[in-house]
Amino acid sequence: MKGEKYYSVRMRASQNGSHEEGGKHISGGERLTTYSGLKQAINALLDKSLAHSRGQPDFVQIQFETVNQPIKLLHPLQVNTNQVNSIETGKELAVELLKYAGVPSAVIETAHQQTPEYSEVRGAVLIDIHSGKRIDGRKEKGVRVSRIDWSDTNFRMWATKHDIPLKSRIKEAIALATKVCDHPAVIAEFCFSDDPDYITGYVAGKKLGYQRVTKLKEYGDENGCRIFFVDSSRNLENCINDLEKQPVMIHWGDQDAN
Ligand code: PML
Ligand code: MG
Repeated sequence: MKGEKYYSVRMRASQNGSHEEGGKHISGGERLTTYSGLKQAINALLDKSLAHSRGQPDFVQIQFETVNQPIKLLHPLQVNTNQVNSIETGKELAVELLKYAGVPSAVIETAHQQTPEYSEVRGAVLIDIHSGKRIDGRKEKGVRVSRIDWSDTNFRMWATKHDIPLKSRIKEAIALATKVCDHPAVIAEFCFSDDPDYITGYVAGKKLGYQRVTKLKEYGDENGCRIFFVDSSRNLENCINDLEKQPVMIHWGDQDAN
């Protein structure tokens, strides 16, 4: 990786106009690649944008730019899958996991009440664990975690060893959660998909790892959310900038214990 120039490739797709024009968000995606991998990365993101359960896009933007900062290598969070039989049990478990990660009950309750509002936000919302207030100031755009990737080959090796389904959705979610939870100001992440055909979500934290919860909503529901619970007593100044701009590559060595 040393000495090679890397590019950040980003895709966003919407329906009934661009996001700025009020179009419906369909999908987004991130890649980090060398020049020789650009075409493949762009094609993969184009395929992702064109075949999506949220609908057909009529606006797609794919852009790439040079990354000048050194790329940070991170080991993927440890993953555990929690099978639940109902949404109620899934939500109860998510609350327990968030508490274990260090989010106070009252803040979880406030966030839960605000979830319908947060599901209108395209990126993630940042919530302060002291006040329970949203503090990113990004309105409907939210915070988009960018400049992140995990090579398919390395993911496949890791997933096979850990008995995790070989799905790019899971790869991308673990990569994102690993980057987010590595930040000193982040206490936990809670996420479930806005895709109507995907009902598994997760809670992630530094010690907690990536805890999948198999039922957090009904099939057909297009509401999702991504919340980062952050500690505002830490230096938050650079937090959003780091989440958006610090390049991170996930890498697992097969000699690693987990
Ligand atoms: C998404 O659809 O982008 C979020 C998926 C979160 C859950 C992925 C998983 O099954 O672990
Ligand atoms: Mg989605």
